Amino acid sequence: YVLKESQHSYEYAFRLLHRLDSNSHIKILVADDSDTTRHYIRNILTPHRYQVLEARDGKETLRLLGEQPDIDLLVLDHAMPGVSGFELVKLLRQKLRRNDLIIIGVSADPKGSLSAQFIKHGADDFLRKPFCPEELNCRVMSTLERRDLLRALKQAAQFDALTGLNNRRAFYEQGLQLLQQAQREGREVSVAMLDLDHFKQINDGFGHASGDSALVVFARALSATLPQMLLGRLGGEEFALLSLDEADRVEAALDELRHQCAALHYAAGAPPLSFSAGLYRGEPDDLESLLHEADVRLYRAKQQGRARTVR
Ligand code: GH3
Ligand code: MG
Ligand code: MG
Ligand code: MG
Repeated sequence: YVLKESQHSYEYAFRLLHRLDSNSHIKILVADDSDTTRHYIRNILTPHRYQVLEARDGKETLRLLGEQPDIDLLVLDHAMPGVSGFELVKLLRQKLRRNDLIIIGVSADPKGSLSAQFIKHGADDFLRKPFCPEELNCRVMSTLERRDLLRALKQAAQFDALTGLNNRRAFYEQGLQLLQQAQREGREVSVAMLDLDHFKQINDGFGHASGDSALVVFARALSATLPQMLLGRLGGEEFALLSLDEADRVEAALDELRHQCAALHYAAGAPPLSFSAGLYRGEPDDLESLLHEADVRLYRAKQQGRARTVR
């Protein structure tokens, strides 16, 4: 089967085989008013192990997409009773972006202006009827590959690879949004900077890999103890949090985290993890200066002997 499909390219055969197992998790909705076309498309897609769903018109398409938000890809006919294909694209793209839902427009469009319309309104690709099975399969596969790359890129851009926490950029982006919310609601914000104590000694005494493990278990405890606060790894062994909660409440959560740190295991024979924190509560004017205030207090915590929070 793979040989038949990929007679023009070994590289294509490789990609096809590579995806085949994960395809059973991919849901494709075929929206077309013609029974014949829907069945034609279904018969092309099912040997690739995709889950195929069908809709007869725009209304049914919207209903199914609402009921099953995990639908990955929509093969969308243009000429259907009621809402037309690219009007539907326009509507769908108000809510669903390219990495939420892939849309491939389909039409028996002799001039080619429809394909342009589809793509302008946000479709990812277009197929002109009649099309051969291989063409549909190639386009489905390449749009899925592109979507996966887009998702991976988004993931890598937002999260720190070691700990899975927000990285500095994501922390700042979401931090600014939180500050705007606080401004609208006329509230102050709490901000804290956390830094692991004598972390260099862990690296030097137990190896860099143990240092990494320490960062991972610490980040996990941090997320578990302060789940509703905005957290991030700003760099090295330095973390930050931002919250609308009162400073007392944040300080209590940090005490709880400190308590848990004593029991975290990351390397045989290694000393318990401890951290210092600077905590500041103030007007939500400027994230940079809020973090600076927290950092000044963190420095004091270090000077006063570490393993404490200074407000
Ligand atoms: P202090 O209590 O004053 O904070 O002392 P410290 O040793 O924690 O502070 P210092 O800033 O001197 O050392 C931080 C160390 O963290 C230095 C750096 O090599 C290490 N580090 C930074 N990022 C990573 C990482 O991703 N993995 C590991 N294993 N170590 C890291
Ligand atoms: Mg039609
Ligand atoms: Mg440190
Ligand atoms: Mg440091």
